[in-house]
Amino acid sequence: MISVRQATVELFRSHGLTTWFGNPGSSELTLLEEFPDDFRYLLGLQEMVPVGMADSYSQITGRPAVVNLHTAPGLGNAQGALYNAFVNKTPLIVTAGNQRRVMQNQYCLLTNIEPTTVPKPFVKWAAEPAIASEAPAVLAHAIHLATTPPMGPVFVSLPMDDMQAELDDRQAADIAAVRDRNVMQAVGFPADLAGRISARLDAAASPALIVGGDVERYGARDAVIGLAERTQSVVWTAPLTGWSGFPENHPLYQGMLPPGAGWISQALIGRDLVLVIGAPVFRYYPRVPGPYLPPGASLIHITNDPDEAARAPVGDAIIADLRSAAEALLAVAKPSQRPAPPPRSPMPDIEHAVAPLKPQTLWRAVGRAAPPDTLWVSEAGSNETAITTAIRPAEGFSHLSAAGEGLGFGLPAAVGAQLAAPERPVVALMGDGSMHYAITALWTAAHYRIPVTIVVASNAEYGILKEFGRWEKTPGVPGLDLPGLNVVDTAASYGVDAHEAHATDEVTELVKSGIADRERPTLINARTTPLDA
Ligand SMILES: Cc1ncc(C[n+]2csc(CCOP(=O)(O)OP(=O)(O)O)c2C)c(N)n1
Ligand SMILES: [Mg+2]
Repeated sequence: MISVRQATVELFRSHGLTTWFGNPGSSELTLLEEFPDDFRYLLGLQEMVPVGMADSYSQITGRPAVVNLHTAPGLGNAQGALYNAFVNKTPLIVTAGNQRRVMQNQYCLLTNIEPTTVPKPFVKWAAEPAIASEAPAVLAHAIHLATTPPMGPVFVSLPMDDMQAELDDRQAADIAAVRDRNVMQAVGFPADLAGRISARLDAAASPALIVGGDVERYGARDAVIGLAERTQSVVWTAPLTGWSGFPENHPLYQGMLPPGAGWISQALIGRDLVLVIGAPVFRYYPRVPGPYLPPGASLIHITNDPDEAARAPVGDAIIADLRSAAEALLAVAKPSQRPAPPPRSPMPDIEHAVAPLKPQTLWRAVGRAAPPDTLWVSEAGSNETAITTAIRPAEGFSHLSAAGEGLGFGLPAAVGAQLAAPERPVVALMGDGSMHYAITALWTAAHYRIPVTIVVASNAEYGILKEFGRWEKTPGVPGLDLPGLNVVDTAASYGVDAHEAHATDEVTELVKSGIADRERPTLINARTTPLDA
């Protein structure tokens, strides 16, 4: 006889899911008891932290990740982070305990009365087993669904008495069969379709490739680089998709498209064929008047997400496996004699300056301190444009942000990224406002000795909201100033090695020593100029 808990643990083990992120409560104790020695559990002090850590950990390892939360309130606290994971298309297996089945009707303490409703619509699927013995099978269902493109978070509610139920031999055998099943996706891309797209690329006078985070997540990056080089196409990153999808220092690379329809059609003027791979068309933010595309341009959209294909306002879409599609296009692409496009404007010179620093100056000082394999995680409001100008990594999986833009991702994600890539330096680039949504991730980093380096641009305001307010012509909005934050003392209180940088040289030195310290997290705060300075 084995218990449902034991069968559940075996299921996770057989899928290689032995790193769990969570914040427990009484209703999870029956799942977590006798936690196996070959598993590890990373505690976050508030639910955004384990979800954000698991999100980046999953994206970087290319594997699903497990999150344990505490019934309705824990799941509720996690909702903003789940929203990010959903937009990031991250395969998270999220569980939460529930009150014992026999006590749910009275709404006893901690009953999650509608467990499958709470995380919607930010999960692909949510379930509670109809009967205790089915819990491992429901979890297997969840794992397979989460990892099928387009991937995403799933949720399983586990009433606490389910874990203690015993499986008879027949039930145990059925669960073992479910545990050992494989679910695979057949991939490929029709050669004739690749040929037709290639012919259009070849006939175009001035094609542009627009790539997104899914190019990295789904392994299409190398083929996309080859395709751009072979066809001499200029490359942009689509707005707000989480990863840049292309080497940011490549001569064909133009940067991230600004997130407005009018801005994008302006940036693409002169392009007659736009090929979008692995991104939605497009994640606009303000309403910027203008056509979706410049005159004379047509658009082909290759995505693995049927909803992305269906909702785009322009272009023809092909739903396909991204890597197969990019490789098929590369295999038939005709080498082009098109002249190389003019390169992006060079990185600004670094000047010596004392705080408060201009954002551009701060990020150049940070960028020059870090080795080329640094993995950057940014959540920095008004600093983002300056960051992509001043820091241009070449490797894949080098620049992560939340595609959902829900704040509270950056700090936990940086900690999860450092856990996923211990051999790479991970540097978080944070705004002072963004820093505080999931600030207890600092404790997790210090407690588990995760040596992430965090740089905070402290302008004492929600600068980007002030900028946006100018664009929208909404003067007099309250709640946009953040006086009196002391992030250095706060970080130190969590056990982080925390410093104030007063000038560019100090920024560079502190970032270097922070990266060199492989034992502890380091935080560097620098005052930056507010919007109206
Ligand atoms: C969960 C959540 N709450 C609120 C917002 C709205 N928001 C977007 S950017 C921003 C301010 C970011 O400020 P900061 O990190 O200090 O960067 P700055 O713009 O000042 O450079 C806010 C509050 C959000 N995106 N997500
Ligand atoms: Mg700020």
